[in-house]
Amino acid sequence: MYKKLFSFIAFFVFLIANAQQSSTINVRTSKAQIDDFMDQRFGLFIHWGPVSLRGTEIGWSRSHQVNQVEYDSLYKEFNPVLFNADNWVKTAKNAGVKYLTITAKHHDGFCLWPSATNNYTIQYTPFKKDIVGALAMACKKQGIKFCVYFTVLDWHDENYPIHNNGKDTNGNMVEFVKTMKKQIQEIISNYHPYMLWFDGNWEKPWTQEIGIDMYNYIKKLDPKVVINNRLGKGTHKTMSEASVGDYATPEQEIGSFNLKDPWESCITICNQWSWKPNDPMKSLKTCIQTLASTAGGNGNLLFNIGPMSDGRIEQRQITRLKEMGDWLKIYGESIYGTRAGPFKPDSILASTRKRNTIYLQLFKMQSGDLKIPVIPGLKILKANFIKGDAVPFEQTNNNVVFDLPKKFPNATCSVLAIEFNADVTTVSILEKLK
Ligand code: FHN
Repeated sequence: MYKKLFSFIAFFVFLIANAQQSSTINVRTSKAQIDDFMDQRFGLFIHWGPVSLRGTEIGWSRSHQVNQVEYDSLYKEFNPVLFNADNWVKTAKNAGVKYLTITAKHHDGFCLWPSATNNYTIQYTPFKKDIVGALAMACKKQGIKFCVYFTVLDWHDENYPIHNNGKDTNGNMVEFVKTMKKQIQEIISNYHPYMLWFDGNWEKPWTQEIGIDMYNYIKKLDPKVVINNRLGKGTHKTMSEASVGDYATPEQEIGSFNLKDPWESCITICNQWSWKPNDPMKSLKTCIQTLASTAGGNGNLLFNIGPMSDGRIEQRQITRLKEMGDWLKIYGESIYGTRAGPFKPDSILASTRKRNTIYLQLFKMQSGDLKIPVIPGLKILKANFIKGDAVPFEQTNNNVVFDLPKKFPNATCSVLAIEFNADVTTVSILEKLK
Protein backbone atom coordinates (compact mmCIF):
# COMPACT_ATOMS: atom_id res chain seq x y z
CA MET A 1 0.00 0.00 0.00
CA TYR A 2 2.73 2.42 1.06
CA LYS A 3 4.85 1.33 -1.93
CA LYS A 4 2.06 2.32 -4.33
CA LEU A 5 1.54 5.66 -2.56
CA PHE A 6 5.28 6.39 -2.64
CA SER A 7 5.59 5.60 -6.36
CA PHE A 8 2.54 7.82 -7.11
CA ILE A 9 4.09 10.71 -5.17
CA ALA A 10 7.43 10.19 -6.93
CA PHE A 11 5.72 10.22 -10.35
CA PHE A 12 3.77 13.36 -9.41
CA VAL A 13 6.97 15.12 -8.32
CA PHE A 14 8.60 14.09 -11.61
CA LEU A 15 5.71 15.58 -13.59
CA ILE A 16 5.92 18.89 -11.68
CA ALA A 17 9.71 19.02 -12.02
CA ASN A 18 9.40 18.35 -15.74
CA ALA A 19 6.73 21.00 -16.14
CA GLN A 20 8.85 23.48 -14.15
CA GLN A 21 11.95 22.58 -16.17
CA SER A 22 10.25 23.40 -19.43
CA SER A 23 9.19 26.87 -18.24
CA THR A 24 12.63 28.23 -17.27
CA ILE A 25 16.05 28.23 -18.83
CA ASN A 26 18.45 26.59 -16.38
CA VAL A 27 21.90 27.40 -17.77
CA ARG A 28 22.63 30.02 -20.43
CA THR A 29 25.59 30.33 -22.79
CA SER A 30 28.24 32.46 -21.08
CA LYS A 31 28.73 36.13 -22.02
CA ALA A 32 32.36 35.35 -22.86
CA GLN A 33 31.26 32.70 -25.37
CA ILE A 34 28.70 35.01 -26.96
CA ASP A 35 31.25 37.85 -27.09
CA ASP A 36 33.67 35.49 -28.83
CA PHE A 37 30.93 34.68 -31.39
CA MET A 38 30.23 38.36 -31.96
CA ASP A 39 33.95 39.08 -32.48
CA GLN A 40 33.87 36.75 -35.53
CA ARG A 41 31.58 39.23 -37.35
CA PHE A 42 31.34 37.26 -40.64
CA GLY A 43 30.02 33.76 -41.36
CA LEU A 44 29.06 31.74 -44.42
CA PHE A 45 25.56 30.22 -44.57
CA ILE A 46 25.10 27.23 -46.89
CA HIS A 47 21.63 26.03 -47.93
CA TRP A 48 21.97 22.71 -49.73
CA GLY A 49 20.13 19.44 -50.31
CA PRO A 50 18.64 17.19 -53.00
CA VAL A 51 16.34 20.07 -54.02
CA SER A 52 19.38 21.58 -55.79
CA LEU A 53 18.60 19.02 -58.52
CA ARG A 54 15.56 21.16 -59.37
CA GLY A 55 16.96 24.64 -58.61
CA THR A 56 13.85 25.55 -56.58
CA GLU A 57 13.72 26.83 -52.99
CA ILE A 58 14.68 24.33 -50.32
CA GLY A 59 11.68 23.13 -48.33
CA TRP A 60 9.25 25.73 -49.62
CA SER A 61 9.03 24.35 -53.19
CA ARG A 62 7.98 20.88 -51.88
CA SER A 63 4.33 20.22 -52.94
CA HIS A 64 4.42 23.56 -54.76
CA GLN A 65 6.87 24.14 -57.66
CA VAL A 66 7.87 20.45 -57.25
CA ASN A 67 5.16 17.90 -56.47
CA GLN A 68 5.61 16.14 -53.15
CA VAL A 69 6.28 12.64 -54.47
CA GLU A 70 8.94 13.94 -56.86
CA TYR A 71 10.46 16.24 -54.22
CA ASP A 72 10.64 13.47 -51.61
CA SER A 73 12.30 11.11 -54.13
CA LEU A 74 15.04 13.53 -55.22
CA TYR A 75 17.43 12.00 -52.66
CA LYS A 76 17.45 8.80 -54.75
CA GLU A 77 19.23 10.69 -57.56
CA PHE A 78 21.27 13.06 -55.33
CA ASN A 79 24.91 12.27 -56.15
CA PRO A 80 27.11 15.38 -55.72
CA VAL A 81 30.28 13.65 -56.94
CA LEU A 82 32.10 17.01 -57.24
CA PHE A 83 31.49 17.87 -53.58
CA ASN A 84 34.81 18.58 -51.88
CA ALA A 85 34.55 19.81 -48.30
CA ASP A 86 38.12 21.12 -48.31
CA ASN A 87 37.37 23.22 -51.39
CA TRP A 88 34.16 24.61 -49.86
CA VAL A 89 36.00 25.56 -46.68
CA LYS A 90 38.87 27.06 -48.72
CA THR A 91 36.26 29.20 -50.52
CA ALA A 92 34.92 30.24 -47.11
CA LYS A 93 38.40 31.08 -45.88
CA ASN A 94 39.20 33.06 -49.04
CA ALA A 95 36.02 35.03 -48.36
CA GLY A 96 37.35 36.05 -44.95
CA VAL A 97 34.56 34.32 -43.06
CA LYS A 98 35.34 33.00 -39.59
CA TYR A 99 32.48 30.46 -39.32
CA LEU A 100 30.43 28.25 -41.63
CA THR A 101 26.82 27.14 -41.06
CA ILE A 102 25.40 24.22 -43.09
CA THR A 103 21.72 23.22 -43.32
CA ALA A 104 22.09 19.77 -41.76
CA LYS A 105 18.28 19.47 -41.87
CA HIS A 106 15.93 21.98 -43.51
CA HIS A 107 12.12 21.99 -43.52
CA ASP A 108 11.98 19.13 -46.08
CA GLY A 109 13.39 16.84 -43.37
CA PHE A 110 16.33 15.52 -45.40
CA CYS A 111 19.41 14.89 -43.24
CA LEU A 112 22.82 15.72 -44.70
CA TRP A 113 24.39 13.42 -42.09
CA PRO A 114 23.79 9.63 -41.64
CA SER A 115 21.31 9.97 -38.78
CA ALA A 116 20.31 6.67 -37.16
CA THR A 117 16.79 8.08 -36.61
CA ASN A 118 15.44 7.60 -40.13
CA ASN A 119 16.16 6.55 -43.73
CA TYR A 120 15.68 10.00 -45.30
CA THR A 121 19.38 10.79 -45.05
CA ILE A 122 22.54 11.20 -47.15
CA GLN A 123 23.39 7.58 -46.38
CA TYR A 124 20.48 6.46 -48.61
CA THR A 125 21.56 8.51 -51.62
CA PRO A 126 23.92 7.29 -54.36
CA PHE A 127 26.51 9.59 -52.74
CA LYS A 128 26.26 8.01 -49.28
CA LYS A 129 29.06 10.06 -47.68
CA ASP A 130 28.49 12.21 -44.56
CA ILE A 131 28.37 15.83 -45.79
CA VAL A 132 28.08 17.33 -42.30
CA GLY A 133 30.99 15.25 -41.02
CA ALA A 134 33.20 16.14 -44.00
CA LEU A 135 32.53 19.86 -43.52
CA ALA A 136 33.14 19.62 -39.76
CA MET A 137 36.52 17.98 -40.41
CA ALA A 138 37.51 20.44 -43.15
CA CYS A 139 36.58 23.39 -40.93
CA LYS A 140 38.68 21.98 -38.10
CA LYS A 141 41.65 21.48 -40.47
CA GLN A 142 41.42 25.04 -41.84
CA GLY A 143 40.57 26.88 -38.62
CA ILE A 144 37.00 27.85 -39.51
CA LYS A 145 34.35 27.49 -36.77
CA PHE A 146 31.84 24.79 -37.78
CA CYS A 147 28.14 25.54 -37.19
CA VAL A 148 24.89 23.74 -37.94
CA TYR A 149 21.48 24.95 -39.15
CA PHE A 150 18.64 22.74 -37.87
CA THR A 151 14.92 23.27 -38.46
CA VAL A 152 12.47 22.54 -35.62
CA LEU A 153 9.68 21.92 -38.14
CA ASP A 154 9.83 18.92 -40.46
CA TRP A 155 7.23 18.68 -43.18
CA HIS A 156 8.41 15.17 -44.10
CA ASP A 157 8.22 13.55 -40.64
CA GLU A 158 4.81 11.91 -40.04
CA ASN A 159 5.06 12.71 -36.32
CA TYR A 160 5.14 16.43 -37.16
CA PRO A 161 1.52 17.57 -37.67
CA ILE A 162 2.07 20.11 -40.49
CA HIS A 163 3.23 18.96 -43.94
CA ASN A 164 3.00 22.16 -45.97
CA ASN A 165 0.83 20.38 -48.51
CA GLY A 166 -2.59 21.18 -47.10
CA LYS A 167 -2.90 17.66 -45.62
CA ASP A 168 -2.01 18.26 -41.98
CA THR A 169 -2.39 15.44 -39.43
CA ASN A 170 -2.54 15.13 -35.64
CA GLY A 171 1.04 13.93 -35.62
CA ASN A 172 2.76 13.06 -32.35
CA MET A 173 4.88 15.91 -31.00
CA VAL A 174 6.16 13.84 -28.06
CA GLU A 175 7.69 11.34 -30.50
CA PHE A 176 8.78 14.15 -32.85
CA VAL A 177 10.69 15.94 -30.06
CA LYS A 178 12.23 12.63 -28.94
CA THR A 179 13.57 12.05 -32.47
CA MET A 180 14.78 15.64 -32.70
CA LYS A 181 16.67 15.26 -29.42
CA LYS A 182 18.36 12.11 -30.77
CA GLN A 183 19.35 14.00 -33.94
CA ILE A 184 20.69 16.96 -31.95
CA GLN A 185 22.61 14.55 -29.74
CA GLU A 186 24.15 12.93 -32.87
CA ILE A 187 25.15 16.34 -34.24
CA ILE A 188 26.65 17.63 -31.00
CA SER A 189 28.50 14.45 -30.04
CA ASN A 190 29.79 13.69 -33.57
CA TYR A 191 30.50 17.17 -34.96
CA HIS A 192 30.85 19.52 -31.93
CA PRO A 193 29.34 22.60 -33.58
CA TYR A 194 30.47 26.04 -32.35
CA MET A 195 26.95 27.40 -32.92
CA LEU A 196 23.48 25.93 -33.59
CA TRP A 197 21.21 27.91 -35.91
CA PHE A 198 17.60 26.85 -35.31
CA ASP A 199 14.75 27.77 -37.65
CA GLY A 200 11.08 26.99 -38.20
CA ASN A 201 9.84 28.10 -34.77
CA TRP A 202 6.82 29.95 -36.18
CA GLU A 203 4.50 26.97 -36.72
CA LYS A 204 1.84 26.11 -34.09
CA PRO A 205 3.09 22.66 -33.05
CA TRP A 206 6.35 24.14 -31.80
CA THR A 207 5.68 25.72 -28.39
CA GLN A 208 7.64 27.98 -26.05
CA GLU A 209 7.83 25.14 -23.53
CA ILE A 210 9.29 22.71 -26.05
CA GLY A 211 11.80 25.40 -27.07
CA ILE A 212 12.92 26.04 -23.50
CA ASP A 213 13.19 22.32 -22.81
CA MET A 214 15.27 21.89 -26.00
CA TYR A 215 17.58 24.76 -24.98
CA ASN A 216 18.09 23.15 -21.55
CA TYR A 217 18.69 19.77 -23.21
CA ILE A 218 21.34 21.21 -25.54
CA LYS A 219 23.06 23.09 -22.72
CA LYS A 220 23.40 19.79 -20.84
CA LEU A 221 25.05 18.24 -23.90
CA ASP A 222 27.33 21.24 -24.54
CA PRO A 223 27.27 24.32 -22.24
CA LYS A 224 29.50 26.24 -24.69
CA VAL A 225 27.56 25.92 -27.94
CA VAL A 226 26.05 29.28 -29.01
CA ILE A 227 22.36 29.06 -29.93
CA ASN A 228 20.37 31.56 -32.02
CA ASN A 229 17.00 32.91 -30.83
CA ARG A 230 14.77 30.70 -32.98
CA LEU A 231 14.04 28.02 -30.36
CA GLY A 232 11.37 30.16 -28.70
CA LYS A 233 8.24 31.89 -30.04
CA GLY A 234 9.76 35.37 -29.88
CA THR A 235 10.33 37.54 -32.96
CA HIS A 236 13.47 36.73 -34.94
CA LYS A 237 14.90 40.21 -35.42
CA THR A 238 15.15 41.31 -31.79
CA MET A 239 15.71 39.75 -28.39
CA SER A 240 12.64 39.82 -26.11
CA GLU A 241 11.20 38.12 -23.02
CA ALA A 242 9.91 35.35 -25.29
CA SER A 243 13.31 34.75 -26.90
CA VAL A 244 14.86 31.35 -26.30
CA GLY A 245 18.45 31.50 -27.46
CA ASP A 246 21.52 33.71 -27.25
CA TYR A 247 21.22 36.21 -30.09
CA ALA A 248 18.70 37.79 -32.47
CA THR A 249 18.42 36.82 -36.13
CA PRO A 250 17.15 39.54 -38.51
CA GLU A 251 16.75 38.02 -41.95
CA GLN A 252 17.37 39.52 -45.41
CA GLU A 253 17.93 42.89 -43.73
CA ILE A 254 20.67 44.61 -41.74
CA GLY A 255 19.71 44.54 -38.06
CA SER A 256 19.11 47.74 -36.07
CA PHE A 257 22.04 49.39 -34.30
CA ASN A 258 22.22 47.69 -30.91
CA LEU A 259 25.11 47.75 -28.45
CA LYS A 260 23.18 45.73 -25.84
CA ASP A 261 21.75 42.60 -27.48
CA PRO A 262 23.84 40.41 -29.81
CA TRP A 263 22.44 39.91 -33.30
CA GLU A 264 23.37 38.35 -36.65
CA SER A 265 21.75 39.19 -39.99
CA CYS A 266 21.34 36.29 -42.42
CA ILE A 267 21.30 37.55 -46.00
CA THR A 268 21.57 35.76 -49.37
CA ILE A 269 24.29 36.53 -51.94
CA CYS A 270 21.62 35.92 -54.61
CA ASN A 271 17.85 35.91 -54.07
CA GLN A 272 17.09 32.28 -53.23
CA TRP A 273 18.49 30.47 -50.20
CA SER A 274 19.26 27.25 -52.09
CA TRP A 275 20.78 27.16 -55.60
CA LYS A 276 18.75 28.59 -58.48
CA PRO A 277 20.03 28.90 -62.06
CA ASN A 278 20.81 32.50 -63.11
CA ASP A 279 19.70 33.86 -59.73
CA PRO A 280 20.75 37.57 -59.70
CA MET A 281 23.80 38.03 -57.47
CA LYS A 282 24.59 41.08 -55.32
CA SER A 283 27.32 43.45 -56.52
CA LEU A 284 30.62 43.60 -54.64
CA LYS A 285 29.75 47.13 -53.47
CA THR A 286 26.45 45.86 -52.01
CA CYS A 287 28.19 42.90 -50.38
CA ILE A 288 30.87 45.06 -48.74
CA GLN A 289 28.40 47.78 -47.71
CA THR A 290 26.16 45.07 -46.19
CA LEU A 291 29.08 43.62 -44.22
CA ALA A 292 30.33 47.03 -43.05
CA SER A 293 26.83 48.24 -42.13
CA THR A 294 26.20 45.04 -40.16
CA ALA A 295 29.43 45.48 -38.19
CA GLY A 296 28.53 49.17 -37.92
CA GLY A 297 25.32 48.11 -36.19
CA ASN A 298 27.27 45.84 -33.81
CA GLY A 299 26.05 42.67 -35.52
CA ASN A 300 27.40 39.69 -37.43
CA LEU A 301 26.67 38.88 -41.07
CA LEU A 302 25.79 35.29 -42.00
CA PHE A 303 26.07 35.47 -45.79
CA ASN A 304 24.32 32.70 -47.71
CA ILE A 305 25.25 30.70 -50.80
CA GLY A 306 23.49 27.71 -52.41
CA PRO A 307 25.78 25.07 -53.97
CA MET A 308 24.77 23.14 -57.10
CA SER A 309 23.51 19.54 -57.24
CA ASP A 310 26.88 18.21 -58.45
CA GLY A 311 28.57 19.55 -55.28
CA ARG A 312 30.19 22.61 -56.78
CA ILE A 313 29.68 26.22 -55.73
CA GLU A 314 29.05 28.46 -58.76
CA GLN A 315 32.29 30.07 -59.92
CA ARG A 316 30.70 33.56 -59.93
CA GLN A 317 29.83 33.12 -56.24
CA ILE A 318 33.36 31.85 -55.48
CA THR A 319 34.73 34.94 -57.25
CA ARG A 320 32.43 37.35 -55.38
CA LEU A 321 33.35 35.77 -52.04
CA LYS A 322 37.08 36.01 -52.93
CA GLU A 323 36.61 39.71 -53.74
CA MET A 324 35.06 40.17 -50.28
CA GLY A 325 37.99 38.30 -48.77
CA ASP A 326 40.49 40.46 -50.64
CA TRP A 327 38.78 43.56 -49.23
CA LEU A 328 38.90 42.05 -45.74
CA LYS A 329 42.61 41.24 -46.14
CA ILE A 330 43.17 45.02 -46.25
CA TYR A 331 40.32 46.36 -44.11
CA GLY A 332 39.47 43.40 -41.83
CA GLU A 333 40.89 45.19 -38.77
CA SER A 334 37.89 47.54 -39.05
CA ILE A 335 35.43 44.60 -38.98
CA TYR A 336 36.68 41.67 -36.90
CA GLY A 337 36.61 42.10 -33.10
CA THR A 338 35.26 45.63 -33.30
CA ARG A 339 32.42 47.40 -31.50
CA ALA A 340 29.96 49.48 -33.54
CA GLY A 341 29.91 53.26 -33.49
CA PRO A 342 30.17 55.94 -32.34
CA PHE A 343 28.22 56.93 -35.49
CA LYS A 344 25.24 54.85 -36.62
CA PRO A 345 25.52 53.42 -40.15
CA ASP A 346 23.77 55.18 -43.03
CA SER A 347 24.13 55.43 -46.81
CA ILE A 348 27.28 57.57 -46.48
CA LEU A 349 29.34 55.53 -44.02
CA ALA A 350 29.48 53.04 -41.20
CA SER A 351 31.72 53.28 -38.14
CA THR A 352 33.41 50.75 -35.88
CA ARG A 353 36.00 51.05 -33.15
CA LYS A 354 38.73 49.10 -31.43
CA ARG A 355 40.95 50.38 -28.57
CA ASN A 356 42.14 53.92 -29.53
CA THR A 357 40.90 53.86 -33.12
CA ILE A 358 37.61 54.75 -34.81
CA TYR A 359 37.18 53.36 -38.34
CA LEU A 360 34.94 55.01 -40.90
CA GLN A 361 33.93 52.71 -43.78
CA LEU A 362 33.13 55.21 -46.55
CA PHE A 363 30.39 54.18 -48.99
CA LYS A 364 29.91 57.50 -50.85
CA MET A 365 33.50 58.64 -51.31
CA GLN A 366 33.34 62.32 -52.21
CA SER A 367 36.38 64.61 -52.07
CA GLY A 368 36.25 67.61 -49.79
CA ASP A 369 35.07 68.09 -46.20
CA LEU A 370 33.94 65.21 -43.99
CA LYS A 371 32.77 66.58 -40.66
CA ILE A 372 32.47 64.67 -37.37
CA PRO A 373 31.80 66.05 -33.89
CA VAL A 374 34.71 66.50 -31.48
CA ILE A 375 34.76 63.68 -28.91
CA PRO A 376 34.91 65.52 -25.57
CA GLY A 377 38.18 65.00 -23.71
CA LEU A 378 39.86 63.15 -26.57
CA LYS A 379 42.43 64.32 -29.08
CA ILE A 380 43.04 62.95 -32.58
CA LEU A 381 46.66 61.89 -32.98
CA LYS A 382 46.46 60.94 -36.66
CA ALA A 383 44.05 60.06 -39.46
CA ASN A 384 44.85 57.95 -42.49
CA PHE A 385 43.26 55.56 -44.92
CA ILE A 386 44.05 51.97 -44.03
CA LYS A 387 46.88 51.00 -46.40
CA GLY A 388 46.63 54.56 -47.71
CA ASP A 389 47.76 58.14 -47.20
CA ALA A 390 47.31 60.40 -44.23
CA VAL A 391 44.21 62.60 -44.42
CA PRO A 392 44.59 66.24 -43.36
CA PHE A 393 42.13 67.41 -40.68
CA GLU A 394 41.33 70.49 -38.68
CA GLN A 395 39.93 70.29 -35.14
CA THR A 396 37.90 73.25 -33.83
CA ASN A 397 35.98 73.44 -30.51
CA ASN A 398 32.97 71.56 -31.83
CA ASN A 399 34.00 69.49 -34.79
CA VAL A 400 36.73 67.95 -36.84
CA VAL A 401 36.85 68.47 -40.59
CA PHE A 402 38.72 65.94 -42.72
CA ASP A 403 39.85 67.04 -46.15
CA LEU A 404 39.12 63.96 -48.27
CA PRO A 405 41.14 63.52 -51.49
CA LYS A 406 39.87 63.28 -55.05
CA LYS A 407 41.18 59.69 -55.34
CA PHE A 408 40.42 56.98 -52.77
CA PRO A 409 42.52 53.86 -52.12
CA ASN A 410 39.57 51.52 -52.71
CA ALA A 411 36.79 52.33 -55.14
CA THR A 412 34.36 49.92 -53.45
CA CYS A 413 34.79 51.10 -49.87
CA SER A 414 37.79 52.93 -48.40
CA VAL A 415 38.32 52.96 -44.64
CA LEU A 416 39.56 55.96 -42.67
CA ALA A 417 41.36 55.06 -39.43
CA ILE A 418 41.27 57.88 -36.84
CA GLU A 419 43.65 57.32 -33.93
CA PHE A 420 42.91 59.03 -30.60
CA ASN A 421 44.98 59.62 -27.48
CA ALA A 422 42.82 57.17 -25.43
CA ASP A 423 40.41 54.23 -25.68
CA VAL A 424 37.29 55.09 -27.69
CA THR A 425 35.26 51.90 -27.27
CA THR A 426 33.06 53.34 -24.52
CA VAL A 427 32.40 56.74 -26.13
CA SER A 428 28.66 57.31 -26.29
CA ILE A 429 26.87 57.35 -29.63
CA LEU A 430 27.30 60.60 -31.59
CA GLU A 431 25.23 62.15 -34.32
CA LYS A 432 27.25 62.72 -37.49
CA LEU A 433 27.38 66.33 -38.60
CA LYS A 434 25.58 67.13 -41.89
O1 FHN B 1 12.12 29.13 -44.17
C1 FHN B 1 13.45 29.42 -43.91
C2 FHN B 1 14.18 29.75 -45.17
O2 FHN B 1 14.10 28.69 -46.08
C3 FHN B 1 15.63 30.02 -44.82
O3 FHN B 1 16.22 28.85 -44.26
C4 FHN B 1 15.70 31.18 -43.84
C5 FHN B 1 17.13 31.41 -43.43
O4 FHN B 1 17.13 32.17 -42.29
N1 FHN B 1 14.91 30.89 -42.65
C6 FHN B 1 13.53 30.55 -42.89
C7 FHN B 1 12.71 31.75 -43.27
O5 FHN B 1 12.70 32.63 -42.16
